[in-house]
Amino acid sequence: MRSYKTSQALFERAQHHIPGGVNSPVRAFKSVGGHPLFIKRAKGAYLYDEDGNRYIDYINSWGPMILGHAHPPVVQAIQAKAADSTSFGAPTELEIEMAELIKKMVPNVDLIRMVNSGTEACMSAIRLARGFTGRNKIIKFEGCYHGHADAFLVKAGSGLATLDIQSVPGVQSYVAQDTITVPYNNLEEVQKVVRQYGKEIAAIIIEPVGGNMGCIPPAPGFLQGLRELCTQQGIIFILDEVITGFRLTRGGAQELYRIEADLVTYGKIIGGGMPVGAFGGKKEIMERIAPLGNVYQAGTLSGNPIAMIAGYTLLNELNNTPDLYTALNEKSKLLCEGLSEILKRKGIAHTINQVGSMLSVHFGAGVVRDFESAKACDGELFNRFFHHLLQRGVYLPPSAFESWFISNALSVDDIHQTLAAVEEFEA
Ligand code: KE4
Repeated sequence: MRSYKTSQALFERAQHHIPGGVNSPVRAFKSVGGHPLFIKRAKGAYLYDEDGNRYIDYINSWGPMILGHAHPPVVQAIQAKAADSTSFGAPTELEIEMAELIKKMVPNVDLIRMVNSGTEACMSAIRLARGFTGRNKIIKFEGCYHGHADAFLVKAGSGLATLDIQSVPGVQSYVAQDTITVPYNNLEEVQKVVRQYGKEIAAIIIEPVGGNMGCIPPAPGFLQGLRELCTQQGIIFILDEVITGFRLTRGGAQELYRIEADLVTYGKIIGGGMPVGAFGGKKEIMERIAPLGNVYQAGTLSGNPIAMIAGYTLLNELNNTPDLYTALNEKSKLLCEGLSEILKRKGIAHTINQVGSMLSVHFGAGVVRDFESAKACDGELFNRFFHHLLQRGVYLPPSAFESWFISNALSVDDIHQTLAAVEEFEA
């Protein structure tokens, strides 16, 4: 049996100083039970906790570590850059190079603004859409999570689903009433809402692949249907690619699904593990952002040299790793096929959703295509599955309402070790 003594003691101590002992709720193991592990270091596909236990990592910092932890070129670039100071609060050539690199990799971005988190990116994109259209309402999808800005904390996924927080104290009612939520993959419902509120709607914001209710792929034609609706009604179509950006392909979901956003948001991978987000899109919309326009958005540390060099180096590594996305997709497929074969043989009803190197396992019969069907799955069984694997050195996201993320540091042997641990699971 693994010892967790140090993590337990650290969690005890942390709770005296930090709300819930964590700096982000979903890390707290609240829904899976037990206490969080305190991580000492990580390298490649592995995490090492404070008790010296090693884990195969399927969280990868919730997405950023697509090439594995402590990827040498990223670490070396940060170390070198830090020697020249960590922040100036003034423009740098590196920020131009970063914007030029992103524009080379993703479609439909004429101008891009760097911020410090996915939340900031999505919050700013919504403000810009409202400022550009002069309209107030937004449509988001149940179970999607776009960060913790007030407008998004309505029937959201990720930590809110994990903790079953359906309405958040402090979010004023007038804010919530301008956020209309509809079920994911339900185009008819969106069409109904647009018929009712048409010219009041500033934006539709969506995760092109749901990543915060488990992994939920878009139904065929769903994204295209939203695109057409937005074009017809003058609604700004915002793709939240904080998870999918640079993960599904170099060009993200826009490239994979050949879908054109008006605005797109990024985070996670774009910072290489440092706090970075970004929002960008069509020139006619983005030029409304201050100081060019009057839609104000700002940030002391936006585009700071350490975050930029980390993200810039990682994005270049993505471009210079031959057949990266083929490798990531093959590893994901190998894991999913193995999981399905074992769970089927054990007679455990399940669904596995996978898009590229993001995936999730849902316990229960039937297709999981939206928040309702994700919530209808057997959460208690997931929790037992989570701890069974954790005990055997496999670290899943501590919630059924999250995606697993594959890094390219994961080896076939790691996948076999994971499957061997699943083999011992008894429902
Ligand atoms: P951040 O503000 O946490 O950088 O990004 C918010 C965000 C925006 N959009 C999408 C699609 C996201 O998934 C996120 C954040 N993802 C969660 C996990 N699914 C972050 C983990 C956490 O909250 O600790």
